Amino acid sequence: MDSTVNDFSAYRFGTRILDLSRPQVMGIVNVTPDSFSDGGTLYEARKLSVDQALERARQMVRDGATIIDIGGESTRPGAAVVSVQEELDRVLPVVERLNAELDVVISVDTSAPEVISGAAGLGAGLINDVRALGREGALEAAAATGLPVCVMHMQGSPATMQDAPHYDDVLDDVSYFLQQRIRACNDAGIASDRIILDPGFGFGKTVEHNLRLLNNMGQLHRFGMPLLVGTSRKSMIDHVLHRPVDQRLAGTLATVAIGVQQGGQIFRVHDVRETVDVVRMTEAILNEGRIDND
Ligand code: 9MG
Repeated sequence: MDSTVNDFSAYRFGTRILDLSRPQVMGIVNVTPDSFSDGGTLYEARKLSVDQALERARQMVRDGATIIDIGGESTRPGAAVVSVQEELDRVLPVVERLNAELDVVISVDTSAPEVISGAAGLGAGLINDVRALGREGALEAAAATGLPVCVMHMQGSPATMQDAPHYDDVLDDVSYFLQQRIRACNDAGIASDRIILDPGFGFGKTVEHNLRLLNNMGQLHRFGMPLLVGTSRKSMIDHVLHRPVDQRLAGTLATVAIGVQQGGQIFRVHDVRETVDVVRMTEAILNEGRIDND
């Protein structure tokens, strides 16, 4: 495999283009009643408010997000199973509205082929799948959209993944898994220049696994693809700092700074404004000030 980071300065997400030669911030908009840190906050009288989802996303864009990730299924351990129809009903109206009103890349966090196709038809620019397009029909559906995909590593399934995660070597094992998924994507017609990789922080990993992956994440650049980092408010921060989910901002920002140093391209976070500051500051340090911060 190629050992260099490719030129990502004009990375195409459907009709929109982003400069991934600099780190970009992806804001999380969970349209679920039960996500681990912000579940239910976009619901009024137990009904999803598309207006509130739009306002949340609009603020994130003002704060500097260039990608908004919309998810209709909670993947925290113990979360309720959601039917495909329920996921379609949650996600598609929000994708359509955001695409009409905001100039931002819309990412759809889903494993369901029906949601992949539906969201792409309404203007989504990225397919983000924590199951690495492993569900039946997902690879084919994603390939048919022509959009980039983010394939993430997970050991096990969301319901049981944190029971007893085990690796011979977490870096080698994650790397091997991603290599297999790249091959599967390529075989399905998804070219390598449309694949984004994600080590899957918190998905079937102990705190030691997560910290080792983050501290060595740059090794995954040997595939020559952008890297997405999703550490926001996750329990690895609680394990180190002993903080409840609403007090993990400082811990999250530390992971973002190290992620930038490791060459991560996309940072998936709840707290966009603070993350953008940390990203820009870390970039300035790494470049010793030779950076345009406009
Ligand atoms: C949906 N989702 C939750 N955590 C995530 C992570 O770490 N990476 C990606 N790509 N998606 C995630």
